[in-house]
Amino acid sequence: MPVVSAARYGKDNVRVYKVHRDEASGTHTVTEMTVCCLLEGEIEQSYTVADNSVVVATDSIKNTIYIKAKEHPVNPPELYASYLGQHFLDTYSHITVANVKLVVKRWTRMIIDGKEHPHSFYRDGDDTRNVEARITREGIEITSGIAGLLVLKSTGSAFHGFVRDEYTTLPETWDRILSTEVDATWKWNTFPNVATVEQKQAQYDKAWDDARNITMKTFAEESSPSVQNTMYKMAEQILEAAPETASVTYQLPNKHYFEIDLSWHKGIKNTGKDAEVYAPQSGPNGLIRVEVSRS
Ligand code: AZA
Repeated sequence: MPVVSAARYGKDNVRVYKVHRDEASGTHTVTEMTVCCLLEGEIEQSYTVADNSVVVATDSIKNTIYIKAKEHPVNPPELYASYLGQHFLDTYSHITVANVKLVVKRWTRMIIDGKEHPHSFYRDGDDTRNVEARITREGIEITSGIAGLLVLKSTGSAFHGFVRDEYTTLPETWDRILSTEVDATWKWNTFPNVATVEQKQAQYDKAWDDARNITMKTFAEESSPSVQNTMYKMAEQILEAAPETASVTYQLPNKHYFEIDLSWHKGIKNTGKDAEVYAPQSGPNGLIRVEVSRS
C-alpha cells in the first residue's frame, strides 16, 4: 500500500509591493518581494481520498500573504516571514509547518543634487535579499542570504598547484580574471518562537549589510589562490560578524574568461602578459560550494 511520505502545498510567485509613508518627514520607503508559502501537516487525505476538508485553498494563502503584509511591517523580511508562517499554525491545528520563502528586490533611494529623494528609487543591482523560514510549533528555523550578486576582478586571482594527470590540460596561472555570481546564506540558531525573532530584529539588517560588505571587500582586496579558499575566508568573517548564526554557505560559479590567441593576424600578441581581449564563456563553468559551521 503506497503512503504519502512527504507533502507540502501553497502559493508561489506572489509578488508584493509595500510602501511605508513617514508622516512627519514625508519620506516613503518601498519594499518589493516575491513570496512562496507552502504548508505541511495532516493533509494526506487531500491527496489519497480527495478529502478537501483539510485544504486551506492556495488562493486563501495568497490572500493571507497580502493581509499579513498590511497588518505587519515587511521589514526585516525575517520577521515578516515568521508572522506569516505563524498565522497558519495559530489558525489551523492540523497544519504543523509553514515554509516561507521571500526574495526581496533592490529599490535604492535616488540621490538628486546631493540630497536623498523622498519617494524615488532605482534598481542598483540584480542581487536579491532572500529569506527562507520554516515555522513549526517546536521552533522557527531561518536562513537569510544574498543571491545574484555578480562580481568580477581583472587581476589578483591565481590557481596553481592542482592535480595534474593524463586528463589535465588547464595551465597553472598566477594572474587570471575572477568572476562569479554570489549566492551566500547564513543560518540562524533556531528561534523558540516569533517573539524571539522580533526581539532580535536589529541583527538581520546588520548581518545582511555585513555579509554583502565582507563578500565584496574580501573579493576585491584578497589575493585569491582559489575560489575555494576565498569563499572560506568570506564565510569565516560572516560567522564572526553575526554571532547568532550557526553556519554560512557559499555557492559560487567560476565564470571563465578565456584568452584568445590572435597571433594568426599580423602576429598580434594577445596571450599571457599581453592579453587584453578575452572571450567570456556562458558555460561550462566551475561550481564551488561550501558550508562553514562553528566547531
Ligand atoms: N578552483 C578554482 O578556483 N579554479 C579552478 C578550479 C577550482 O577548483 N578548477 N579549475 N579552475
